[in-house]
Amino acid sequence: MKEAVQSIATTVDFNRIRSRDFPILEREVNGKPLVYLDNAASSQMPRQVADRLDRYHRMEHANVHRGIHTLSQEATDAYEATREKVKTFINAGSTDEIIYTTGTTDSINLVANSFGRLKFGKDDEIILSQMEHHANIVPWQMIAEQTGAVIKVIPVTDRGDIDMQAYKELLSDKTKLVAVVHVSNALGTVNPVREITEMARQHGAAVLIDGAQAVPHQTVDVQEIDCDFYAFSAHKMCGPTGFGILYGKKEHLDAMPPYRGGGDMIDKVTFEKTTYNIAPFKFEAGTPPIAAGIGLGAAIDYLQEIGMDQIALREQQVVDYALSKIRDINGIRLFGEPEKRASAIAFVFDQIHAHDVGTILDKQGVAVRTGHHCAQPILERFGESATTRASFSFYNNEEDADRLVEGLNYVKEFFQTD
Ligand code: C6P
Repeated sequence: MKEAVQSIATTVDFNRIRSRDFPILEREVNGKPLVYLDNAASSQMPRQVADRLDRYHRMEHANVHRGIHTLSQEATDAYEATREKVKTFINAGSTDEIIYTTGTTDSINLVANSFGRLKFGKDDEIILSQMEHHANIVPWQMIAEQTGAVIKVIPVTDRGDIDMQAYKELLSDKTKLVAVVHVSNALGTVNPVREITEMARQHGAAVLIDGAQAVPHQTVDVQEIDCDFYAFSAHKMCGPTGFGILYGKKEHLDAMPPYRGGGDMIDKVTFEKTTYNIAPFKFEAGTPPIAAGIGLGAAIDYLQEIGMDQIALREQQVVDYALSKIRDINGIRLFGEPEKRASAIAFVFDQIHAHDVGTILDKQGVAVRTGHHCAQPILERFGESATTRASFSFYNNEEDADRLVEGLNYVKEFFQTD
């Protein structure tokens, strides 16, 4: 499979895209040309998206869903157009299934507080994997405490894959929800979410997929996965911060109660009784981050013009190249060698703390993330408290990987570990 992927050439000139659309990648940091390898935390924003935000702020700013005046209607149209773009981008059945949130964390909290409160009772089970981000752990712990539900954890193999046999054994008729990450931010593992969903279905359980690290790197088709909920953030896919998406199957959204109250989510308000708007609007209380929503639409246009399949191919090439170089460095251990990987490569030096590695790399102009990556349980599983993580996007190239490796060799020299 891997050879087959590598033998397909990309048809897009990614280096041209990089120099044309990402001026930030031309700048220097600490006197060195910037190498940005912290895309899993937040990706860079192309000129086209920044320009769209700028145009909105300068020429189109108004509140949405409220005004009869032209400016408000224009802002509403631009903001609502994103819903259609997201629907197409992830192949949802309808725009009614696309809820605007402030990010993946917010999306998962919405499901926990609305779906969880509606469906979970004492001793019902929620299955999570050991490689979840805190955003897909803590909301479930909070709701479990309130409802009496119990959390079960799927272990991860020594390579960094979900243990599918253990998962099978955890599933039962008590399982109400399975919530797993599509691509792990800490290991880079791409999980078999279609299969995970199908297995949950056999026990009548719903499935939430945390897609924060998947949507920026590959084509995602929620109908093909057949999950009930899918969550992701705009700022990891060339869009702005403060905006995200929750996809939910219409049958669930229609039954779920609102999670926050306020303006825009209502049908009629009296002091005696309030009735709610329909989904998705009943979940969107208050004035939203309008510019960010329009920005996500521009980011989707941008990514679609390049093509997500092209992006996936290019990233695979650069990640494979970087992996082969990092493997050659003595004294480095990869954190996770999963069957299928996307974007992120994490590693540990035997004798050097990750924060020292990150600090020295930064002095070389190389931006990586160090620490527990908000995924403490998986670090603990492997007996680590911190790793260094390089995470790639389509605008990274082999030279970036070389600069990372040079930086890592410099770290070794600095600490004289050979
Ligand atoms: N991971 C990272 O550096 P928000 O913050 O809501 O946009 O995304 C939360 C989140 C949820 N799930 C996964 C798999 C994630 O990777 C993240 C964000 C960043 O890895 C910041 S901690």
